[in-house]
Amino acid sequence: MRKLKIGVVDLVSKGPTKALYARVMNANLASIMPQVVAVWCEAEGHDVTHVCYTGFENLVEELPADVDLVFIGAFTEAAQTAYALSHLFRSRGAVTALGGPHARCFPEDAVNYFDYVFGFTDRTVLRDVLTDCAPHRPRGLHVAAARQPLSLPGVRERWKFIEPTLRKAPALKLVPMLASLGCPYTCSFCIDATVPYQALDPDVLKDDLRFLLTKHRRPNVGWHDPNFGVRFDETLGAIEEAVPPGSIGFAAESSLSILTEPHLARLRKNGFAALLPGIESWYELGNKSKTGARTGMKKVVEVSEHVNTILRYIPYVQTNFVLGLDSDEGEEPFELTKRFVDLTPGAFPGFSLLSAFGRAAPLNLQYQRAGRVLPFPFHFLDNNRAMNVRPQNYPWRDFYDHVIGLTKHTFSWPAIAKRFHATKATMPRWLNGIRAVSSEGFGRLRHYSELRRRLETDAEVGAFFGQSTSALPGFYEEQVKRDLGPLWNWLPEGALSHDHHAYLKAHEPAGSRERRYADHPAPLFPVAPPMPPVSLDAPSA
Ligand code: B12
Ligand code: SF4
Repeated sequence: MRKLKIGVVDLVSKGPTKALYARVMNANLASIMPQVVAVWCEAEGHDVTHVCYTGFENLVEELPADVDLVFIGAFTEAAQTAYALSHLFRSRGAVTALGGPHARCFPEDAVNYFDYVFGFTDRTVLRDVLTDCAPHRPRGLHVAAARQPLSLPGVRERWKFIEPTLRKAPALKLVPMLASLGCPYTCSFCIDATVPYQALDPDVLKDDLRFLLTKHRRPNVGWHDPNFGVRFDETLGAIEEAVPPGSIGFAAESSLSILTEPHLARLRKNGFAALLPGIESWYELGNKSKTGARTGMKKVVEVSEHVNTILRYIPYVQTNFVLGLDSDEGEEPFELTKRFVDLTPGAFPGFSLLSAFGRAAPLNLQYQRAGRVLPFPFHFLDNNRAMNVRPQNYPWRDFYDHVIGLTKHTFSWPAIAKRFHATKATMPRWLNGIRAVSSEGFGRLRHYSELRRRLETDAEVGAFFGQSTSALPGFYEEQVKRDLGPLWNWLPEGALSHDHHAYLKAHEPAGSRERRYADHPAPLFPVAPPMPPVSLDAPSA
């Protein structure tokens, strides 16, 4: 195999930025897999330059001018940025490859702009691509392992790439780690609903934690596990065996069913400072929150008591909700969430608008079949700037009225003050305040209010939301242009739009679109993961 000059780009930001929050936080949002790819490429004997793009770098300057192969890791919200970058690097003679959530969710679209598009990635799949390393145009190759890798390089091996990334974070420095992949729950909207749970090697975890203590005085670790602590005793046992209690600070996403009081006591003892449990809905997914069949106000009271208990042990808690699920109807779900906010002032509520990320979840087939998916450009699919699933039980205007009402309630000055006083530790106090007054609280409120106004006054926006046209309103195009900055000029023609029914078309033969979800249980939904590499040379039927 010839020695290649390889660039690996981790797109945390989708364009240049000057925002203070981005300066402080973006480097802490770096992904693990681009670092893994960099380690594996070096192990295969290649020269690697890894860049975590936080919005402050000049990517063209940071990668070698004569780079042979460029890997880009991207979320769907950064897809247009990734497409433009691929175009730019291809114009300089490089072969390009895309991996990450966007590649997993929308491979049919991504192959139009990359030579390789990765699904599940292990060392074998990567090695094959390194050996081939050739342009595949106009349509790239979709390559994927049959399942998630059984092991991944730990922090010690990735340190070479972690350290320069964290140098960009001025205050808090979160080292990204994984103790497991997949999840035993099956939340229908989630990308891991069909990915089996698998613990990663606890010996690597222990070695990594010990190693970290030699690098930072009091390191902080952000666990990227979809659901941390599923095998609670095993994972906490490994942490306890490796490092003295409290010598490392941890943040993790975990479900309420795992966060029992004895577990919380153990988490606190071991330095867990931030937890992000998913509540999602007041009517569904009771197994996850340990509320069983209880719904509505009963669930609110129970979950609120639970979260207040968590707050007695853990200084920072973010509770995640999905707005617009099909089980929501009328004002009740929004009112219930407001009651939760009142009853649980110390928790920071994270709201996501229901979004269909292509192949991410089997449920998306149902939305596509019902004609409920809107062709918003990928750029807006970040769970907030656009909701690309028409709500089942609300006209758009009513829906946004409710979202605005909830956002106003949550980020009103009295609510911000109450949250401030209910949060005891200094850092969480200020973090909550900054999040409320910056893009997340006030910023989203501005965005939703502007959108609500346009639903009334902007004919293009009205027609797009009403699905009488798929022509993109100028309002949206202008935003992409502004966000991409100079990269806008590299966005390939047609790359602003995509086939929002590609997943459905790949799953159902032509002429059978009228089939209904209920008629076709399991076999129709083998879902992307594990998705066999699909031949995308022929247009999908
Ligand atoms: C941990 C996590 C985070 C962390 C860390 C993010 C990060 N930079 O990695 C935090 C909390 C910061 C986060 C933030 C967000 N997240 Co998040 N997050 C996850 C989560 C729970 C796990 C992802 C993970 O690391 N898995 C472990 C890795 C090893 O597995 P994997 O992701 O399946 O990757 C495999 C392949 O895709 C491939 N691969 C992955 N990357 C790359 C890169 C290259 C170059 C190659 C070749 C291959 C490759 O190899 C892996 C092994 O097979 C997933 C949900 C889930 N259950 O997967 C959501 C998820 C990825 N997040 C999501 C979203 C929407 C967001 C936010 C936009 C939310 C928001 N509004 O703020 C932000 C965006 C942040 C950003 N721009 O960086 C969506 C993404 C959907 C999409 N198509 O874009 C997901 C899928 C959740 C969902 N809604 O269903 N997230
Ligand atoms: S518990 Fe979380 S990670 Fe697991 S399936 Fe549900 S949403 Fe996905």
